[in-house]
Amino acid sequence: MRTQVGIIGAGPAGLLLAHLLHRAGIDSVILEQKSRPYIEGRIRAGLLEQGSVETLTEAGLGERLHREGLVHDGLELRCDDMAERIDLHGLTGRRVTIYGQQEAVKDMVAARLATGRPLHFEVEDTQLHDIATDQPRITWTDQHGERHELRCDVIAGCDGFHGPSRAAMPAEVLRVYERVYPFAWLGILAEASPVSHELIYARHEEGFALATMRSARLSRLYLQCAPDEDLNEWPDARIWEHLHRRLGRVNEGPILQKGVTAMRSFVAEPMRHGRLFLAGDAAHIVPPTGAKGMNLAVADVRVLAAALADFYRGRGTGLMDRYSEICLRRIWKVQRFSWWMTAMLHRFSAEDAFEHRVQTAELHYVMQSQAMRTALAEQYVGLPYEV
Ligand code: RFL
Ligand code: PHB
Repeated sequence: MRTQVGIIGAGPAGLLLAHLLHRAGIDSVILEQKSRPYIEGRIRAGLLEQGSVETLTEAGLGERLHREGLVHDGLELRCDDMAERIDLHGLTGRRVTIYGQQEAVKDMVAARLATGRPLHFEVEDTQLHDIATDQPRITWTDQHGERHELRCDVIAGCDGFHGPSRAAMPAEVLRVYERVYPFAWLGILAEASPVSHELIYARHEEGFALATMRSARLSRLYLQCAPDEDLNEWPDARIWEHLHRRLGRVNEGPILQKGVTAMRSFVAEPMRHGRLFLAGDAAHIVPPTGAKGMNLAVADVRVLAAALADFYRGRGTGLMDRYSEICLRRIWKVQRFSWWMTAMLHRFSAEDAFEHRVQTAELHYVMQSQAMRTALAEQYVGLPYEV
């Protein structure tokens, strides 16, 4: 089998890349380890920067997003008994949209299947070969145990944090930067109307809490918890009790899903080796406090799609050669923002009284200073794209 771009992973990064390439007349094959129902049901991120919404819209993927997405002009920060609305739109002229990642994935899977181009689910033992040559290959085993080979010009490693692409880069060229936080988020999806029509980020003595949503009748709520938290110790009543304490009144309803998400900051540099390009979580992870994971994946893919379009149109490899450098400039700014939001809003276990006071002072300063609110807002709605 042969194609121009072999894409490993059908998450937001791989699916959007395939779609942008198709629109530019570039052929691709997508290989995905999980089943279609699995990737369409996986509950993860929910908040899109205005630039991500514009990217999806320009790519013809915005129809349901505009119908069902919830457009937000602001958010609320809380600290003890203080509360402050950050007027995102008033401060930046831009907005954010709540639209579940799995909904965006459903839209992109449907768009891919409509093109008739290959999207193989449930592939196993995916391996990358000859990535330093201009004829790289991918091999895998299908559901029936048959082995396949895909020859391509370029491999896009869009296979998330645990995929094989980053691991295929020689250890001596890869540099990794990492921070693992001493806490995690316990997240629930509940059949209950959101208590506020905007998001509430709350810092509390007992730990951080976030009230977000998926629709007018579905609340998504998060609580800071231990990284090794045992969900069996969190019956519904205990979750609601903590949410009420940390967020004040929240509307209760049947809990449809519960999960614990570990928190880490991670960057692998460079994002390219030979003909292998990493995009999205395969190259970087941010803690979810800044709501940036999926947005960064979209930003990487915009650059990669433009670089590949240049390459196939005979405009050379200039943009391909600068791919890693361009992406990393944004990634490090977003890493800094996500780390800052996380550090300001969470309770650190080994926190001393001094640090706690400084953290509280910082949050109060952000709430009271227009300059700080503007800085938060312009990063939250999304920094401008370079490409
Ligand atoms: P994805 O979505 O992980 O997609 C990678 C895809 O690659 C597939 N794959 C393979 N395919 C073939 N062969 C292999 N050997 C493969 N190995 C893996 C996987 O099955 C998968 O389908 O990465 P992508 O496209 O880069 O998109 C990034 C976003 O998904 C991610 O940044 C965010 O969802 C992060 N994230 C969150 N971000 C937020 O902003 N807010 C959140 O609330 C939030 N919650 C989350 C999250 C990530 C989570 N993960 C990764 C465990 C909650 C969770 C649980
Ligand atoms: C979500 O809606 O799941 C969400 C929103 C904002 C965040 C994290 C998660 O910072």
